[in-house]
Amino acid sequence: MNSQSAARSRLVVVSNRLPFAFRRSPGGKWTAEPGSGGLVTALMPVLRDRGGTWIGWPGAAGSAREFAPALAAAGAGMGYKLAAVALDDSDIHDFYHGFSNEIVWPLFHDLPSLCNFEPAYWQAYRRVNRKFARVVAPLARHGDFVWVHDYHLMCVGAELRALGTEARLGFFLHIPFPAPDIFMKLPWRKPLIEALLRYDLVGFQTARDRRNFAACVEEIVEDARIEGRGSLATVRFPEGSARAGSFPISIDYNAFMRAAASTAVDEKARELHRLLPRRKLVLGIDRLDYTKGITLRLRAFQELLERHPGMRGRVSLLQVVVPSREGIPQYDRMKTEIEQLAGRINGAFARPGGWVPVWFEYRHLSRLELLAYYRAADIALITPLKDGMNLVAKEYCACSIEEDCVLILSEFAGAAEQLKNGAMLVNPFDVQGVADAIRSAYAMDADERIARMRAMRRSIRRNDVFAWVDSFLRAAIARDLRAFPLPQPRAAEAPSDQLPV
Ligand code: GDG
Repeated sequence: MNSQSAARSRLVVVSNRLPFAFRRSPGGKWTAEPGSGGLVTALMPVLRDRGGTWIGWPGAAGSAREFAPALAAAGAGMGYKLAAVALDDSDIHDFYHGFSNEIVWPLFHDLPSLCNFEPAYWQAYRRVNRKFARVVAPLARHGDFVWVHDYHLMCVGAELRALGTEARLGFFLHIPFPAPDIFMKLPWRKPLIEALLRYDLVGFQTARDRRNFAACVEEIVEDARIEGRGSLATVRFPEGSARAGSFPISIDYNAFMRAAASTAVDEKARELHRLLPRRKLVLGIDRLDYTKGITLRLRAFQELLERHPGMRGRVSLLQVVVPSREGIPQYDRMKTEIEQLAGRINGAFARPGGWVPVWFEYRHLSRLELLAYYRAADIALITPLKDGMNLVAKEYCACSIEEDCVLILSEFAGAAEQLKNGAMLVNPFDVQGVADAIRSAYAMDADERIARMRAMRRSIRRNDVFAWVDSFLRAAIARDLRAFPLPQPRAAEAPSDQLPV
């Protein structure tokens, strides 16, 4: 790269959704409010420092022209540009609800029986990925780095190459990557794997995901060779090479820790204990989804109360389910099933006028409430059947400022790889095992609770979301580091009190 292109190199971030919440005024005009997710917080310093663009779908059907004024206004103070990819109703149906959420989501979470392998969905996926690439291509110049995010956009890199883009291309998958036995069921396994190999760097949450990807490449791509089995491997194939690495995503640890220590959060947490007094609180917080293992978790709690009468009256499960994909029959059924099970447990064990075993809330919590729930919980019970990472587990640890609490975590959450030094790992399918874990967590002595929590907090603090961005960008652009220096010191510009939610 020559010095001229070095001076121009910028970051182009591409994600399915723009990091803004769009609202239409009664007059039909769109306004945009910045989102404050961890990804935005972490990428902001780099985008500001390098300049660049964030490209994505605004989240509603409409033309790019309709959204342009709202995007220009929203981007004005941010130090980087925003660009919209317009999707129409058929894109949203076949690409978003169809291929992304009825095929990739269940398949990559090891649930192939839930997949609807509709051929029209694949066509729509290619078409929409091409749409994204057409918006990205004119904005990504030679020397820039394009960072594409998540399972909706796996083919954007290949489409960009087809359009002649010379920028470096990276991709990060936020959900798990399945083992060959599962991935091979996908009718479009070959073009999908080949599309992923058109990126210069493909990033995964865990070493297991990266190994699964490498194993699929070896099975599907003729004459492919994997070099290096460490955290960063090189895949060589007849037409070229790509690198594949594991980069576990994290949170803005300091922001969570500081916010959790605020008076408002403290008061709210005390209020919760006043409402549910003289017992240990076991907390579950999940988006409504079949991958989260909510029904099995409730059954494990029921098992605990049935097999260990001594636990009755001593623990309550506070289960928050955040509405998601409303109106989709499968999700509506799931909600009803969860409510009925919670009702049955309460019907069997609740004490009139006193202890209620399951406190079920189906709603979105405010940030203040979320932090207060984290702080108030004595035990977090996070038992997804499969999860890319699970940021709730890390946020819970960051907010546990007294360090006197326990994390019970599914061994199938990506976070388990990092938190196994302190969490009690469980198999979410083993309801007796999970019930036993709750009992052991209840009985664990304070020294052990604190030692375990401290170890996890130390690890999350060291490996926060800023370190994650650094590590991905360094791996992606290692050869061009002088052309693409990262902001120093990290996160100096990050809005430290902004909560990633
Ligand atoms: C993907 C992967 C991977 C949840 N309930 C409320 C609320 N939340 C916030 C949490 C957390 C976020 O939502 C959920 O994060 P997760 O990590 O669990 O999962 P996703 O974002 O759905 O999805 C996942 C992640 O990408 C990152 O790579 O970890 O495995 O599936 O930040 O705090 N926030 C508020 N109220 C709630 O009720 N305010």
